Amino acid sequence: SDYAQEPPRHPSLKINSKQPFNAEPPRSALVSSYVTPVDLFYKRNHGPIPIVDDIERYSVTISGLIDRPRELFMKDIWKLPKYNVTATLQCAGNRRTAMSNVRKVRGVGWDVSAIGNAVWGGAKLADVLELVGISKLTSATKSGGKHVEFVSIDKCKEENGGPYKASIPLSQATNPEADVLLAYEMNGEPLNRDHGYPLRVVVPGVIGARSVKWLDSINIIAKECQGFFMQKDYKMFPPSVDWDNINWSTRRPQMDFPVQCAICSLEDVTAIKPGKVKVSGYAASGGGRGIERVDVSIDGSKTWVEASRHQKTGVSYIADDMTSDKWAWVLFDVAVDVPHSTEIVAKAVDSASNVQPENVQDIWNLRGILNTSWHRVQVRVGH
Ligand code: MTE
Ligand code: MO
Repeated sequence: SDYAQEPPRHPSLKINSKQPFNAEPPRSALVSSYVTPVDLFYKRNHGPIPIVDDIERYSVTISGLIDRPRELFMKDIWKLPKYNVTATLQCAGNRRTAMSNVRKVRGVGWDVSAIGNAVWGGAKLADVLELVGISKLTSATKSGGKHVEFVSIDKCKEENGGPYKASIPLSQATNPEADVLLAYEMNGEPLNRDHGYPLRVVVPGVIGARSVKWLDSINIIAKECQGFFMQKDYKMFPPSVDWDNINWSTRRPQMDFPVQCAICSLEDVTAIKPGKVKVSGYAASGGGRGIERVDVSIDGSKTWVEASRHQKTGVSYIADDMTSDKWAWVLFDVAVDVPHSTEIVAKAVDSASNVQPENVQDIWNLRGILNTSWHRVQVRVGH
């Protein structure tokens, strides 16, 4: 079958769907290191993993509403200045299972680990587009191109066997500060097959769905990509909309992700002895907004303590001049005294003072995306 040549995977991944392969690490793996190891990074696919075995012949075609269409080979991309960007990638479906528990939603179930933080190495898309005559900070080409579409080589059911695709605005693609990459490395190693070998897009601060893996071509187009995953998926609807009254065209494709956090040192229900408990987890926000604060409650939200936050930059493959990781998560932790069974809650505030919604019911949506409600776990204290 098409799935006969899937790559090997880490045995501790929790598999949410086998074909296509969708899996996430245990919660504890996310807080064991600031940079998520590649083998424990969540894997989100819509079809079989493509095989690219001739790297010399692999190329990306750039065409559409431009004067100088061009076919780029890996050697052309390797020649451009290389950037290492630490960025958190999060699937819009992260924490979907908890939303589905309120009222059934459609989509692959995920606990809190459809998210990871990696150091992506590659060329800036802004530099690549200069090779076809589009200068930096351009929002429209002379021939009316306003969006940059990324087309993959994989095959997805949702596209009737066609490739996965997505687009971002040209203004973002040509803005060097937006750090959009054509990445060929992840955590200092060549990308592996699961994560897009040999070349993928990384759009920092935006839901994972726009970071197209196994890139085949780039099209400069007038209107945003009309593919399934832009137009009929990954859109946010109010709780009143269901499958019998949905009108996809009334909503925009989701881009930036909202402020999010989750406790990763505890499961949904954990049995402990009375005494000190370490509450640790991740917090992240989209659009380059940092995390201002993480609050933790051990009495089900009556009172709060502030957790400490960490961003480790001492990893050897992170450039010395990089002082803060604006696209990357923070890890938080706080030690609390838990004398009896209780609910522990965490919520984060981002640098624009955005807060997370208190309850998942209030943000229920039929596709089960963007569950960013306060994260709650139960501890059962016994002696
Ligand atoms: N790119 C292709 N070609 N095919 C896909 O199925 N899935 C997208 C995105 N890029 C996908 C893709 C989604 S929904 C997410 S969340 C991220 O890839 C997941 O990236 P990862 O598997 O490297 O974690
Ligand atoms: Mo996703």
